[in-house]
Order: sequence, then C-alpha cells, then structure tokens
Amino acid sequence: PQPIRLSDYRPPAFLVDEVHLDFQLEPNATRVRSRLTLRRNGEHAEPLRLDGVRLKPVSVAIDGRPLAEDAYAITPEDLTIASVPDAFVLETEVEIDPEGNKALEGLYMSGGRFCSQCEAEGFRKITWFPDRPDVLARYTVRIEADQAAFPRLLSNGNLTQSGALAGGRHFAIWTDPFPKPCYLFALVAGELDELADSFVTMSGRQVELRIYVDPGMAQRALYAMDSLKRSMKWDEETFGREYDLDLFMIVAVRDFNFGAMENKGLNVFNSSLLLADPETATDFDYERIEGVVAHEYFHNWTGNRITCRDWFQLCLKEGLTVFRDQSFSGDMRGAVVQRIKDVKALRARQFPEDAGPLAHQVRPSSYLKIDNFYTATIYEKGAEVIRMLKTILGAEMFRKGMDLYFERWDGHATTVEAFIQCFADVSGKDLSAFFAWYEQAGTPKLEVDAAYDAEAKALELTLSQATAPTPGQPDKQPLPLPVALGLLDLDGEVLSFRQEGTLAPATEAVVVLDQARQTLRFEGVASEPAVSVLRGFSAPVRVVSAAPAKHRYVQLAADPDLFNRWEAGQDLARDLILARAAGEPDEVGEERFAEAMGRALNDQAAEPAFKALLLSLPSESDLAVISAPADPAAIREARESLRARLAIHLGDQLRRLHGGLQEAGEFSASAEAAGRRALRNAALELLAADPRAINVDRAVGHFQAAGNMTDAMGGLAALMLMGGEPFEQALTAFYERWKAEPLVIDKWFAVQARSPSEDALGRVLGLTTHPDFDAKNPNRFRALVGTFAAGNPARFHDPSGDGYRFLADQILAVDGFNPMTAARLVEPLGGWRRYRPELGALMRAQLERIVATEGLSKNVFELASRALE
Ligand code: DPP
Ligand code: ZN
Repeated sequence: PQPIRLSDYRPPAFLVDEVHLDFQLEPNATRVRSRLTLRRNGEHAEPLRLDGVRLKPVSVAIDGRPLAEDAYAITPEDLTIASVPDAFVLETEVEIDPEGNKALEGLYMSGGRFCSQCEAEGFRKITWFPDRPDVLARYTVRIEADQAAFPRLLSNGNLTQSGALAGGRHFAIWTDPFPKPCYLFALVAGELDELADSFVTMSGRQVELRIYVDPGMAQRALYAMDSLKRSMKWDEETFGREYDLDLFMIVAVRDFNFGAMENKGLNVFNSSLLLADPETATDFDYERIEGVVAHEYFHNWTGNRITCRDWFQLCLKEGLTVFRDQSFSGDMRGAVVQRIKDVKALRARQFPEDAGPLAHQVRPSSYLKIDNFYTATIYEKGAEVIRMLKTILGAEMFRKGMDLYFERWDGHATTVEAFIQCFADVSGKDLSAFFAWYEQAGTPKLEVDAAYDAEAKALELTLSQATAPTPGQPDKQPLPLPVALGLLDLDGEVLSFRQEGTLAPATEAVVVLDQARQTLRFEGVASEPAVSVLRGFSAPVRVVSAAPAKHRYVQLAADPDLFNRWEAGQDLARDLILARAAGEPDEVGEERFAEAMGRALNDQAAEPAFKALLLSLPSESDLAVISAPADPAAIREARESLRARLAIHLGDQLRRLHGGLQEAGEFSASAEAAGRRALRNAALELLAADPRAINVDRAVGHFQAAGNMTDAMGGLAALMLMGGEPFEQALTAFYERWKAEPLVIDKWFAVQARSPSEDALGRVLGLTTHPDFDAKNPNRFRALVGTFAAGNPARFHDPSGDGYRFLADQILAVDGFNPMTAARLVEPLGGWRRYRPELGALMRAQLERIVATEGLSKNVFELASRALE
C-alpha cells in the first residue's frame, strides 16, 4: 500500500456548501439519499472524485438528471464522475448494512440502536463524499425509522421538525447552522432515557443539555452532566469561549472504538466514560468521566469551530484539547496531583512509544491509516508541547495567542504552523526553533551536572540534551527546552540565588536550554545546594542527574515543588529497583528509603491524594523503558522485593493508616474524599506485598466491607496480588454480585488479566471462552487482552513466548472485523528491540507471523511492519 504524505497536500478540487441527507433506517438495509451542492475549487478540469467504501449504489444524478452508467465509475473506494459543471447539485442514493458493520466505523448498531462514528474516515462508509477535514459544509439531516423500535432520532444541530408517518414510522429533521467537516457528523436512533438540564452562558443564552443513556440509567449520568456544566463555565472563564448552539447532547454507547467523540452538538461516548454511580464506578472512573466530558466539550472550539486542514494536523486539535482538559482537571482536583497523574500516564504510554519502532512526530509526515495515529504522542506529548509554549511565553501572552487563534481561524480548517504563528505574532518572538517539537520524534535526555564552589558561593549548572535516533530520523537537533528550577540547602531550606547577569535574588527560575550543552552560573548561593530541576515536569524529557542520593532525600522531605518531591521518591525507588534487578541490591539504601517513606507518610501537611502517589513505585513498564535490555521478570522481582521491604518496615504504620482512613457516612465523589480512598487503597496495595495472614485478612475484610466500587476494586486488586483461595472467593462473589453490569464485569476481567501468578496466561486463555467474553465489544476485549499485554509485563513476557503468541492470535482474530481495535494492540510487541534478545526474537517472530497473514487490514499491517523495520 502507498503511504499518504503531508508534502502531497492539495486543496480540495471541489467544495461542498450544503449537504442534505435522508436516512431510511433499517438494521440490515438502510437507504441513504444525499443531495450535495458542489462547486469547483479554482480553475481546473479534474473529474469529481468522492470517497465511498462498501456502499451499494442505487442511483446517481446531477442537477436532477440521472447519470447513465457509463458517465461514472465506482470502485470499492470511490465514485468518479469524469465531467461535471462548475457548480451543480449531486444526488446519490446508496444502501448500507449497519447491523453487519462490526468495524464500528460509519453507521453501525450497538445494543439495538443505530449510532455512528465518522472520525477519521467513517463518513465514506455512509455516503459518497469528499471525506477530508478541509471540506466544511452546512448539514440538514432527515431521519426516518420505525417509531416503536427507534423512538429517538438524533443528529447534529437543532431539531427543526419531527412527526409521525404512516405505517408506524416517524421522522425528525436536524439542521446544523455551523459549517463542519464530515468527520463531525453523527446520527443516533433508538430507545434511550434522557437526563435533562440547562446552562446559561456568559452572554445570557440558555442552552438545553441532554444526556441519553440506556433505559433506566439516567441517574448514572448525573456526574457527567455536572462535569459538563463545570466545563462550560470553565471554558468561558479561562478561555473566553462560549457555547454556540441552543442544544448540547451526549449519548452513551456500549460498543465504541474510541473513548468518546466530539461530533458537533451531539457527542457520542463510550459508556465506560459516561456512566457512574458509587456502586459501579471507581474514583478513577469519575476522574476520567470529568476529564473526557470536558475534553469533548472543549473540542467545540478547538477542533470543531476551528478544525484541521488535513489529518497530519491531528495534534492541532488533540494536543491542544488534552492540554485544555488537563488544565481543567487541575483546577477541579488540585494542580499537583493532576500533574503527577498526567506525567505518570505520559511515561506509561508515550515514553515507550517514543523509544520504539513506532516512534513518530507530534505532527507526522506520512501514514497508511490515520486511525493508527490516535496515539499518546499526538495526544499527550502534543499537550506537553502546548504546556511548554505557555511556560516559555507566560500565561498572559499565551492567552493572547489563543485569543488571536480563535479570532483569526474561527470557521476554518487550519495547520499547526498557523496556530504557532498566532503566538509569534502576539509575542513578537521567533518561534521557528520551537516548531521542532512538532517535527522531531523521540524523548530527549536532559543531563544535569552541578558544581558548587563554596568559596565563591557560586553554582555552575551544566545542562545538556541529546535525543536518540528514531525511525527515519537518524540525526536529532537540540530543542528549546524550558527547565524550571530552584535550590535547597541540605537541611531542606530554600536557597536564593542570582542568575548570572541579574541583580535581584530569586528562589525559582525558568531557563530555556536551546543548545546541546549550556553552562549556567548562579551566584549568591549560601551553601551546597540540592538542585531541584525540571519542576512541575516543565518539559517532556528524561532527566539524568549525577546528584547524590542524599540530595534526593532532601527533596523528598522538603522540596517546595511537590511534583519534584514526588519525583525524588520515584527516582530513589527506580535506582534501588534497577540495582537489585542487575544483581547488586543496596540493602542499606532500601532501609533508608523505607525510613524516608515512613516520614513522608507522617507529614500532616501533605494531602492524602499526594501521599497515595508517593506510595506507588515506578511501574514495571516504566522501569523496562529505561533499562536496556529489559528483563521483565527481573524487574518484577526487584520491584516486588522493594515493595515487600516497605510493607514489612512500614507495616504497622500502613495498617494504622488503612484503619484510620476508613470512611463513615455518605459517599462523596469529591477530590478530597477520593484522595482519602486512594491513600487507604494504596496502603492496602503495599501491604499486599507482604502476604501474611494479618494482611490477607485485612484485604478480605476491606473487600467484604466495601461500600463503593473504589474500595471493592481496591480489595480485589490487593487479593489478586496475593493470590490463592481468598482471591478466588472474592472473584466469585464479585461476579455473582455484578454479572448484570457490563462495565463492572469489564473490571472483573481486567483484574484477572493483571494477576502475577504463574498460571496467569492460562487463566486469561480460559476467560476468552467465558460466556461473558465478547471480542466484538472493544471494552471487553481490551479489558482482558489489552490489560494482559500492557498491564502484566512479567507474564506477558513469559520466556516461553506463549504470551506473545496469544496476543498475535487475538490481534489476527479481531482484525477480521475490527481493524482499528486490533491495531491498537500491536504496540506491546513493538518494543522487541528493548528486551532481552531471547525475548526480542520471540516477539519479532509473532510480528512476522502477523505481517505474513493474508487479508490483513492496512491498520495492522502498517503498525506491525513498521515495528519490524
Ligand atoms: N476525537 C476524539 C477525541 O476526542 C477521538 N475520536 O479524542
Ligand atoms: Zn480529542
């Protein structure tokens, strides 16, 4: 297959002004009539070429005259009409089969309802159209269906007409006044319950809010509704953005490839990211719902009103919108805790991607299937790039640039260059060097070297950066890297300093390292400092520092930058685990670490949510990314052994903490209450590393007494770590209690997939034949197969290679009907070069087997073949 390249971009040959769609909904044979008002874009004599995949043609007409069969050509991918006027109306009719559509792209059925997913290229599975984001048109949509089976008929914009028809049918007409690309089209039809609310915007307009869910589930949408209203308010206050339509709708569906989708005025959500009550959702689910509701809502301005010129610009809307939702969550739940969680997610998902064969630019320059680029790099690293821009420009200038962007580009499809230009224009700064963040893949390594001169009271700080080669990019340039820093003396007191060339002493500075190596001089430094660098994780890099462990202990105890306080604990734990994994355990260091953690836990000033994060050690996969070559079994053993030491050393303290945080009274979803639950569950999880009866009993008691899903899962997960009969009993009880709740049963599958026991793969294999396992449902499939491959490194990387073979089997099976979901599971095999050679060879063999399979989708082919390069 031929790749699509950014450098080949051409403006569309034809533009569409108006789209009229008419749907006659039938599960197996839906008729779609379309009337497009088209005009030639510029002077050329090109034919009209429209995308259309697996459409059954019924008729084609121009300006009311049916075309003869030889006047057009239809291939499996498009419709071409050789000669058309400069301006005309094209009418087509096709038939599609939503019930048979298991790729969940285009129009399909989920739980007996019609729903759609068009991003990135699903609209072409509905009707013939120039399916590209730079064709913006006004849509009118008429939907007709059986009234009893499909009582609600929804599409984008405003409902302008509806009524009953003969034969038990009914119809609705929706008009969307805002021109939009076709990937934002949506249609939902079926039986749904409604949760209604409203919001008054900053200019005093009343907007009706509706959330549609499975019958009987409306109460579970209350939290999402509340999140939506807070998002609307926040976007007004923070970015001056007001909602534009009179109606905003969200629909929850169970079968969905993505998390959620920002269709204009009609967001469609994976039900796992919308429905919550204390009994069935964990605090993590609540957090995610709040963040994703905000994310999709924020897209209305960053994505919909201003959209992407082409799919290479995906980060223009995604990186920016993730940055916006992260800022929102930080304001809602506490900036530091949110920042730590975001960085953990970046390290868990983006760093491995950037260190392997699938590494790509934040703005890629070629692809086979754009579906493969909905990645952590484009989303999360894309958000980091925006955050750095804000750090470099300052909050006020950043806001000015955003204002200009909204003003200049509203109603258009644009590029990342145009976005950055707005910030260059308002600040007068040359941002061309900054642009390299979009074009250079790989995680830079930042080396920090400090030399203190006690006599001169001066600190010389040498910062250097280097980025390892990534596929297609052997030579890397230095990037402008904002480094926020401060100094502490060895008693933990803040030290002031004067940066060379400045007079006023400061306690914090942001320097921008824009060369491979730079030495900075700080004067007036009263005593030997511990240097706190990259505060707040001011750039998405990996820090390598020669500072002695004692400096990290100072930071762990006293760094006023709480991110770095947490980071110091992570660094200490990382070094201890890697030393042990390499066969050189530092027992004294481990004891010292345990002591320091004990003190940190006693700190009355620290929030429980923060302490919970302190207690969780770097994950096995984070550790694998930084060890070369990675030995997952050794990493696991070493990590567990440090956990066990903490559990034993801090046992009484952890049990007291666990007991003392027990909740009384009514459940609250607030960040504070969630923080207490997080700390209590983190204490239990740590105790699980010491599976003595006293701790097993505690976990059993915790599980049995759980009054909410967070605690139930906390108990179940602790029992999972300890294994044996108590875990089996809890699993059975949990299943019996929740078997009617698909979202909860997803968790039941996932917790088993993470089991560290020897027979974990056998258990997972067994679960693939469980009556509740359904590979056609992406949530269930990911809960079992995805969790095993990405969340259970020690078992997935079993030396037999059975884990790899299992994953390849699953990818191939699902690829037959849902390529998008299958392709997302290739990544765990992609890192083969980073693992012990025996493992790497086995991983590679499975990738080769995948690539050699006949009839493979482009999606899986692209990732598996790139992974082999
Ligand atoms: N555009 C969606 C999102 O919000 C993904 N389909 O990330
Ligand atoms: Zn998005």
